[in-house]
Amino acid sequence: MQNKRYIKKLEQYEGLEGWNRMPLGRQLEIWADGYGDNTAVSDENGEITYRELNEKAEKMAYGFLDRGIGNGKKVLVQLPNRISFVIAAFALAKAGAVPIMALPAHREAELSGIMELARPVAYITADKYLGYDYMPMAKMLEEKYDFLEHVIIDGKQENKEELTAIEGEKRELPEVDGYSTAFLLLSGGTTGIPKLIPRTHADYLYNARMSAKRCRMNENSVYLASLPVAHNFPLCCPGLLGTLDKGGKVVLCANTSPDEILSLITEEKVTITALVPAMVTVCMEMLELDEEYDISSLKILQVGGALLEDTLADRIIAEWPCKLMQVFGTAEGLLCFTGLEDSDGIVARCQGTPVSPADEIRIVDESGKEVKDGEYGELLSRGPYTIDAYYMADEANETSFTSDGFYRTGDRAMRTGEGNLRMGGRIKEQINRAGEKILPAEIEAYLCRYGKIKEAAVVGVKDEVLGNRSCAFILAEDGESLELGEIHRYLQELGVAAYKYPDQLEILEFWPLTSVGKIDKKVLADMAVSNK
Ligand code: OOB
Repeated sequence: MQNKRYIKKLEQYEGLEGWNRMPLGRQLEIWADGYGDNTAVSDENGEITYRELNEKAEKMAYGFLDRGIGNGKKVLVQLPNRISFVIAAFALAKAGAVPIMALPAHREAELSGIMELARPVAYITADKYLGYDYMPMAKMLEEKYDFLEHVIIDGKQENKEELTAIEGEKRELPEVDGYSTAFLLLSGGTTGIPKLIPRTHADYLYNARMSAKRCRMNENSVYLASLPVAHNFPLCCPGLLGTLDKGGKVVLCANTSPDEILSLITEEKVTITALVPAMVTVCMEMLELDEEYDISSLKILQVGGALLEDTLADRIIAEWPCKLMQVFGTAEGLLCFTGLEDSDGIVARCQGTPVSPADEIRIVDESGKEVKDGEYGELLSRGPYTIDAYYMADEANETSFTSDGFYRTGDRAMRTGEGNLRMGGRIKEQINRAGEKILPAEIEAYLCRYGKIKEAAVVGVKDEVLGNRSCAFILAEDGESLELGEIHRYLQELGVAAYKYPDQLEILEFWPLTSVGKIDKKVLADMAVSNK
């Protein structure tokens, strides 16, 4: 699964240090040969060496192939941070299948959109996680989509195949091209009609390797996956794959909660982890309350996914015993890190430079003209690991990419005098709530379908804890009253992920309008702040 045009693009980058037309399944064998008895991954139930990981993934790959799951077939994977996730991901890679990386928080609305777009033949999920029972959702998907041939459960369920029991007879594994699609990642702005990001084996490995290099990872590195590992940040920046590339150990945080994160840093002597800003704040509160935690093993704290406020950056630098590394990243590709040698002043105020010397950055005004250093514009990027089209999304591709293949991030950025990027919020409307992305249009559509609501507009406003919170403004049907809890229950029934529920509700009699008669969202945002 990859077209000739894209292969031509990738061929341009051959010769770059760290670039290799290598499939992930074969790469794991190479890692197993090099680091065999090192611990590769640990979770709350145990650990696994590089050799064991390779062997288990291989056996599982035979099992997938026996079931016809190979050769570019898509598989929707929705698993928590567990060793079985890592084995399954590599097994699918070895079988030549393409995992679609859903997050545990996604629900029917998101998964149905993915199903209809990518038509996966299998769905791999947990039975339960964080109090949520995935089985009714699995049943619903199975009934609704007849192309879905396999529902495979990480856990024991009657009449369902168990993930860890999947294996098959040894056989020759298929040849997988390093320039074919390895994963379909979900775009940050996932809506009812999700955008899927096809990342190839070669570009993803390169992404991992360049990240690991910037973080100076080695066999002694202990990486804690504090965020859900299906997300690009903990998966590959350097995350799981970057750590494995250097022979280090990946510790998976099962519940991605602050107390678990701090306990694991203490117990496992973690050297590097990645957090979104909102999580840093709660971790810092816990550190103040409890003196039992010892985070002195940490060398690098990566913070990214959403804008890090200057004041919080200053506090991290003053209070954490390690180097802060700001990370600006996108699942579409472009990845920027501040450097380990950068001064505190730079690290506190900038989001760094791209991880590859072949990354091209443009910052442009509304007419597409490049702005001067020190001026804000929209950040565009092109490079070895940045896509130039979403998966099967002609309309979005028209607007999200320039004709010469640059990705329009939708983010405001400027280049500082010393050549770093400094981000300045979203140009598009996407709400970044604690690192999770919400598109107002999607929530507005749900709200407008509710009987008591006439019209709805959703805006994001700054929030001390979440970075941004979402506020829903509504015009109610005559005589109707409404409360936030009711809206949450309604969205829950629709199967919308909980992070997309509005944090605030305001009921209006009429809309504030701009001079051309559009709803003035700027005024709404100001009202959301002053009414809180
Ligand atoms: C990461 O990836 P996505 O795809 O979930 O979200 C990307 C968007 C960016 O376009 C930007 O709006 C925002 O998230 N973002 C930041 C940021 N890092 C990401 N905004 C301001 N400052 C930052 N440092 O979020 C992601 C992927 C790989 C590594 C890290 C984060």
